[in-house]
Amino acid sequence: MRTVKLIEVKSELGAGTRGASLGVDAIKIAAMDFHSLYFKELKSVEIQNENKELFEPIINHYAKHINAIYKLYQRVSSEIKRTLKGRRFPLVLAGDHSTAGGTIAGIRMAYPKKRLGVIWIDAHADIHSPYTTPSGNMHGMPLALSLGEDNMECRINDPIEETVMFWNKLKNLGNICPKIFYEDIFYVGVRDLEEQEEYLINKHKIKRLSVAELRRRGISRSADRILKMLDHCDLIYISFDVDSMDPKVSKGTGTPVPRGLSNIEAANFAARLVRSPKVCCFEMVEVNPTLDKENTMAENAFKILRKVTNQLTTVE
Ligand SMILES: [Mn+2]
Repeated sequence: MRTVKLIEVKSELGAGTRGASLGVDAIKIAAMDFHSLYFKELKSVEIQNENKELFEPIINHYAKHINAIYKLYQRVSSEIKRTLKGRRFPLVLAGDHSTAGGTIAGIRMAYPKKRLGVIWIDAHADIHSPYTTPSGNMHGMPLALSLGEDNMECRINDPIEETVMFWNKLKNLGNICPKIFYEDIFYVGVRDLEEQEEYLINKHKIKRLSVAELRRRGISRSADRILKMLDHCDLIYISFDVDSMDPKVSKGTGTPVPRGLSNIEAANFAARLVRSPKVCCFEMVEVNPTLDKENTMAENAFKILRKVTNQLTTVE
């Protein structure tokens, strides 16, 4: 049994579509509508955000708002470190997926000598750098940043000096770089890739499981197999982007992609994964209620969250 602490990060600086910072509150509304005491019973802390930066002109075109994201990463990583050191399980509810880089930094800062496995459940690979990004949105960069990867072989952009300075600071946050290794990443449900990302996946033979393979092998068996393939890691972090799910689940996310997981599959899969005592942190991101009809995505996200939390707090 683990003591869960919720870490709320209502930031959307890394997203290209506005509204993801409302995702955490939308999930709370869903809990209220279900008459759940979830947010009353669990201890939580909110990280101060920098969304006011969204009103400022964009200077760093190939890593939008990277200056403010750097500030946010410092706060997120120190809270994650503090939570883990206090023997609590950080369950991160964040706006856009860029936050995950700060979470990974915090885990490594808490355990500088341990090897961290990452299970990335997402429609996207999020492995761009300012040198390769077509959009400049930093929610597409947390894995490259954690790997210390610039991917110069696929360079298409020429970022300004300030961008490069902040990018290097982010990579070196906590004075640990790289924070993770290619052989310790496992992609699940990734199905919308740019060629620069495909290059890295093929070059480093990143492990991955498609939605179809997951279904064919079965949810529980797939989860167990993934955990076994990351058995050489000391700790495991799970990053759950709701766009890993099918747009039929809900359109309430910034970058939906067809042929994703069902909400039931996602819930069963995530809950099975967190049974492993190596799992030290779970993050859920990219719920955007402004794109939704009613509050469907947040309701589905809350059901997944509740199942994962029940599993974590169950005595085994
Ligand atoms: Mn993502």
